[in-house]
Amino acid sequence: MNIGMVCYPTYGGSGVVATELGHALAQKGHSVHFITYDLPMRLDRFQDNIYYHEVETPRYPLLEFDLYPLALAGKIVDVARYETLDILHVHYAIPHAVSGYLAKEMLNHNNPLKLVTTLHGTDITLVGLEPTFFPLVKFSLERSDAITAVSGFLQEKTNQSFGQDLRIDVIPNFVDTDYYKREECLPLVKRLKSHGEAVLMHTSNFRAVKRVQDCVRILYEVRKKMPARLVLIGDGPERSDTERLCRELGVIEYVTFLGKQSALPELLSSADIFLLPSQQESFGLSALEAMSCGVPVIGTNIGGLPEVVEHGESGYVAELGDIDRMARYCTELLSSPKKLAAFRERARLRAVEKFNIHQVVPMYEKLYNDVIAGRS
Ligand code: GMT
Repeated sequence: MNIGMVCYPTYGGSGVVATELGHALAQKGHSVHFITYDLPMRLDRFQDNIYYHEVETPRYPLLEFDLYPLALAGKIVDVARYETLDILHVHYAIPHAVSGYLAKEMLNHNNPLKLVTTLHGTDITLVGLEPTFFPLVKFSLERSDAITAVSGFLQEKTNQSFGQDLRIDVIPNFVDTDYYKREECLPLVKRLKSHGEAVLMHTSNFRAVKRVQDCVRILYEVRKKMPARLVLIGDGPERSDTERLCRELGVIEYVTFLGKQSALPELLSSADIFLLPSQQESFGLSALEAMSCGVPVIGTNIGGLPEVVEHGESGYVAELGDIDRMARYCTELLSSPKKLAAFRERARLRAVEKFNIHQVVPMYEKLYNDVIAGRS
C-alpha cells in the first residue's frame, strides 16, 4: 500500500506512535510518506520505503496567522496525486483530520483517498472540546473513513463527547519489545547507581498534565524511608518550576535532569520504578516503554493508564495527587527484592503479550484493507 502519514514531528507520544508505525509498515514493504512541517523525532535513521515530504507554510505580511492547516491540505493533495496514496493516516485530530478531509474533497472523487484518523488524547479530552474547535473535530471525525482510539477510555470519551454513532476501533499503542528491552546500563547510569540508591525515573514532555513535580514530592517522601534518586528525562514548560521545587524541598542533589534523550532502553534499564503521576493520560506510552524494559510503573488511575498497568501486578495506580500512597507503593516494592523482581517480570510479560508491535501493526494493516475495500 501507499500510505500517507501525518503527525506532529515534536517530542510526544502521538508522533512516536506514527513514526514507529511508519517504520514497521515500511519494513513490511509498504511505502510510507510522512507529510509534516519537520522531520519527525524518530525518523532520523534511513529506511527503505520511507519518504518525507516537508510542508512549507508560505509567509506574506498580510498573512498574520499561521496557515499550516491549509498548507498541509495542499501538500497532502500533491503527495496523494503523485505518489498515488491509497490511505491517508492522520494522528491527532486537530488540525490533521480537518486538513485530511479538505485534501480528500479536493482530490478525484472517482477514486477517493481514504482517511483514517487516530485519536491520541487531548485532541479529544482538551483541545477538541474548545468551543471553536469542537464542530471542526466532530465534522472531521464524521467524515473520516475510519477512526481509531489508543485506548478503551479514549473510545468511550470520544463517543460521549462527539456522538455515540461514531464507530471507533480501539487499536492500542505498541512497543518494539526487541528494541525496548533490558540493556547494559550506560556509564552515566552506572555512576548514578553506584551510590546504592534506588532509581525512580520519569520521562515526558514536562507539560503541566504530566505533574512532574509530583515525582519530586514522591522522591521526597521515599527518601524519608530509604536512599533513592530521581532521574528525569525530557524537557518542557514545567522544567524550571520542577527545579525550583527540588531546591525548596532540599532534594536537588538527588534529582538528575537529563533533558531530552534518545538512548531510552539503556536509561530505562537502570530504573527500579517508573513514575507517571499524570493528570491526563489516554494511554501512557512512556509507561509501556518502561514496562517493556522490565520496569514496574507507579502512576495515577487516570484515563487509559489502568488499561496498560495492571494494579498490583505490573505496577500500582493511585488517585491523582495521592503522593503518600504512591510513595508507599514505591517503598513497598523497593524494600522487597522478591516482589520487585516479580513485578519486573510481569511488566515485561504484559508488554510482550499485549502491546507487542508484531501484534498491533497488523491491526492497522487490516483496518487499511477494510477501508480500501469499501467499509464506510
Ligand atoms: O494528547 C496529548 O497531550 C499529546 C499526545 C502526544 O502527542 O504525546 O499524548 C497522547 O498520546 C500518546 C500516544 O498515543 C498517549 O500515550 C498519551 O497518553 C496521550 N496524552 C494524554 O492523553 C495527555
